[in-house]
Order: sequence, then structure tokens, then C-alpha cells
Amino acid sequence: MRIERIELRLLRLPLVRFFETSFGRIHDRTFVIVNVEENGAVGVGECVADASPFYSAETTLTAWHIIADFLAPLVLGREFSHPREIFDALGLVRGHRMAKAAVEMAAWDLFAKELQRPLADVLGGTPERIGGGILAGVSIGIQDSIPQLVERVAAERDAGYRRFKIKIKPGWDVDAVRAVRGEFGPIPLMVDANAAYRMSDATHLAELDPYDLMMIEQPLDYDDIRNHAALQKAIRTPICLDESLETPAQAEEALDVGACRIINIKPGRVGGHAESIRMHDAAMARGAPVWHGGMLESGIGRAHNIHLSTLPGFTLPGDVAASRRYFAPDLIDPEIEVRANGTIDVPTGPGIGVHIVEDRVNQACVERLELRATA
Ligand code: OSB
Ligand code: MG
Repeated sequence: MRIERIELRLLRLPLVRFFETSFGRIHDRTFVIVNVEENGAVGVGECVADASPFYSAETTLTAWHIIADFLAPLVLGREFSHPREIFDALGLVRGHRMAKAAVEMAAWDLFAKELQRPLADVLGGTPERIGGGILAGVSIGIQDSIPQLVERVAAERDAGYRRFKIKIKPGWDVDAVRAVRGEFGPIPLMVDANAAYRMSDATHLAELDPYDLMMIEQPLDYDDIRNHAALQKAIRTPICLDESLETPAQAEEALDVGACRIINIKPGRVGGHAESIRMHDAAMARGAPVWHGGMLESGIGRAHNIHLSTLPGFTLPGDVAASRRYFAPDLIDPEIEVRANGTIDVPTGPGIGVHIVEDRVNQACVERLELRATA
């Protein structure tokens, strides 16, 4: 594989519904789509960085800058025998894993398309083992009132989802969980704090223990493994880390010191598919369950996530849901849908296996950049 041309497009798309976490409410997504090309074949990736550096230090515009000025020159015109070589080829650049992931994942799609094989196969996943469908869950943002939250959970349950994650923050936690448990009984339920608590909140967080949550995701700061280990000793609810785990080594450390019992993998956060596979393998070797996170991706990033979710360690339902929860219309046609049994079919065509509606991408595009290998 030799990438001859890279095209970056900066897109802006309104969300179907606002999304609120402990760090704020958003109404739209601004993100970068990366095309990598060889002999007319095109691979595509989506950068998960957000307009603001709140979930992570990277932003849409830092990713654009890093890809255009540093990553593209490291891959253009160079011969790779496999896309798993790409991440290491970008090693000169420190950090910026979201930018790296967008390029690396596009290269996996290109490679799988050239082989005429579904991406899941090339990643080492086994869609057959899971009946051709991955387990889909939903992430439900902070709402304006508890009755609105209950209404949202009911709507998602009726749409087929079998696992519900609700966002929490101080002032919107125990009461919200109690209300959802009271209304829906023993549904698979979990919470995500997006780093909104301090260690001094430990006794308050222990009040969640009686509600049998599958896990609490990222209760403390992104760079605080030590206190997550202390908190896990003080609460019964299993801790899952998201923001804290950017590298496979960080996941190993977190599991080994007891800072978490469950791992959330987002290829966008960790630097792409190869690093995700390494993190997945490290968790499996330690017997820790893994699930696939989401970053409000369009159908392009979503399709990548579905393929990666077919690896055997992804035993818990992910935040990988249907297109219609996010964008109307999505950038792909047909859209990704959830079945009544709460699963999402893995596309069977070459690469990510979804049809991208170029007109829609171009309509949402606010900036474009073309980069070529210097012959
Ligand atoms: O913490 O998992 C998170 C969205 C944006 C940034 C961070 C997170 C999320 C989600 C949404 O929870 C998951 C999704 O539905 O894509
Ligand atoms: Mg999270």
C-alpha cells in the first residue's frame, strides 16, 4: 500500500438532539474526514476530536494542523505492507492520537478495500461468532428534568437498545439513577461522569452502590490513576476508564493497580485500530471486559467502530447506536440501524462497507485541503 493523495475535509453537521455531559451541552459536531487514496481506491477515516478541548486536549483544528503539517508527510508516498505499520510510522509526533487515528483508520479501510474484504476480517474480528451483529447500547445525555430523562430511556428501550448509559455530574446523579431504576427495574444500566468528581466525593459516589450499576465510567480526573484505584476500594460499583486511557500501557497499568475493572476502547482516542487491538488484547489477557465507546461519530466513524466491535474481547454492549440518534440525514446511505433485538449488523462489503453520499459530505464541508506525494 502506497498512499499517493490525502484529502482533508472539515465538516459541520447539526445534531438531531443536543448532547450534554458534565463538561457542557453541544448542538452540532465539527469534525475532519480524511480520505487516503491509491490508484483510485479510497479509504476514509473520521477524526473524533471536538471543537473544544474539554473531553480531550485535541480539537478539530489541532487535528487538522497536525495531520496536514506533520502526519500526512510521514505517510505520503511511503510503502506499507500492512496498515498496522502506520501508527509506528507516526511515532515521531508525540500525542495527538485523535489526529493519528483518523489517518490510520482511513489506511485500514483502503487496505481492506484493496483486498476486497470487510474491515472486520482484516482487524481479526469474527462477525459470524456474534451472529453478524454487534451489541448496541445508548449514551443518554444530561436532560433538563428527571421526567425528560425517563422519557428518553423509554424511547431508546422501545427502539431496541438493551443497555443504557446515563451521563451524570454533581447534582444530577443519585436522583437520576433512582428514578430510572424505579421506572424500568433491572435494565442493564450504567453511568458516565466524564471526570466530574473528586476523591472527596467518594462517600457520595458510594450511594450509587445499591442500584446495581454495570459500572461507573471515568468518575475522577483524566490524569488520576492513583485516586481511581483508591476510589475503587471505596465503592462496590465497578469503575470503567475512558479519558484516562490513551495508550495500551496506561490500560495495563490501570487494570494492574485496580484503578478500573472494565475498559472503554475508542479507536479515535487511542490512536487507531492497531492501538485499539493492543489495548483489547491487554484487557483480555487480564480477564477484563471491554466495550466500544462512541464519540457522536457520523456513519463513517460509526462503521469503523462496528467493525472493531467484532473482536472477541468486546463482550459488553457499546455506545455504538443507529445513525438516526445523531444526524438526519447521516453521511451514509443506507443509514446504520438497530434491530429490535438490540444488535447492529456488521457491513459485509469491502472495507468499512458503507456507501458515503458525497453530496452530503460536500454540503457539510466548510474547508478542504489536498495533499500529494512528491514523486
Ligand atoms: O464520554 O463516552 C463519552 C460523546 C462525546 C464525548 C465523550 C463521550 C461521549 C458519549 C457519546 O458518551 C457516545 C455516543 O453515543 O457516540
Ligand atoms: Mg465516557
